[in-house]
Amino acid sequence: MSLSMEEESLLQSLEQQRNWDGLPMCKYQGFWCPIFILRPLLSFQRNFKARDSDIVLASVPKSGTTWLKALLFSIVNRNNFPIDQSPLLTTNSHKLVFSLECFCYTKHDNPDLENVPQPRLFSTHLPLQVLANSLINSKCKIVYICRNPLDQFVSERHFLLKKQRDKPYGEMLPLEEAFELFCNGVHAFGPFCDHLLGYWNASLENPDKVLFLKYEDLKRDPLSDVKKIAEFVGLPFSEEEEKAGLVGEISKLCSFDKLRDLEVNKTGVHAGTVKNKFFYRKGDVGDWVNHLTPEMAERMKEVLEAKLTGSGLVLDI
Ligand code: PAP
Repeated sequence: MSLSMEEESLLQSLEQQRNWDGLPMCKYQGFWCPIFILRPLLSFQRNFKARDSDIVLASVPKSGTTWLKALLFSIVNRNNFPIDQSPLLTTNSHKLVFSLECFCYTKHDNPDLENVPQPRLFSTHLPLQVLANSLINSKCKIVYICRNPLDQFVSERHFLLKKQRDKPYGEMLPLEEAFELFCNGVHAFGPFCDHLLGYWNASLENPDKVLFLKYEDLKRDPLSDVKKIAEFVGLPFSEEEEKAGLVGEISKLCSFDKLRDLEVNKTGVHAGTVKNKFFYRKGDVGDWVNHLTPEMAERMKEVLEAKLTGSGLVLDI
């Protein structure tokens, strides 16, 4: 959908930049908003009506969204489908948990979300400060996942390079230039430090509202995080479920190897253009060492020190 005159004049008043792959972005309410989601974002802010039972996954892109969608869907629907009949076996998790700004509000200003199965699960890459007021003011839950920004940067770069081959927006910047922009917060949905801090502070102020997870913890001890998520969304595992090994079964179903090897994720396509297999690359912690120099890691450490010191948020890079 094209922008209305009012939205067009708003866009003209905003600072604009291109992402590392040439994608046009504008600085809206403090973050780098890909211009193609400006209209969906404005519609979401205006029209979204949260329910107290809603659950929203939030993340910077490439922080573990696909994984967390699979886990949350499985946790919430564990009484609707036995593990061996899970919709995840035939459907990519992005089609089971819809993105608010990249799907729900892209075709309609005020889509009918009444029929989304309860509790409604949504995802977003938007920073906290631009979420619809209704979502903030309701009792709905937000589960946030963050990742070592060096791994996240490497993951995003690989994703954009693959996407670029199919549908180029423009010139892909060389690695060093893209990294410098990233460190300066210039990337889609960035600055990442502000993104992290927005949700981190909210999780400290209101731990019943925002659960803050780390990709690395989820990798190290998925069972413990699966239980934590279930408790947070008000659906704790019963003793019988735990004894029956359901927590482990859900973790296994949603593991990288299991999901990557499914036919749907090897051959399917997301949102008409992006191959599902692009969402499953390596799924490792610390892969950045194979792509970035120690100097780049040092630069990132300085950025994190400058931005995160005093917040209590520690990212182990
Ligand atoms: P999105 O924001 O575009 O949805 P997202 O799912 O957050 O992407 O990130 C993709 C990363 O998660 C990829 O990381 P990599 O490039 O470093 O490999 C992908 O491999 C990883 N990933 C996807 N599914 C899983 C999973 N089940 N377990 C662990 N990592 C996963």
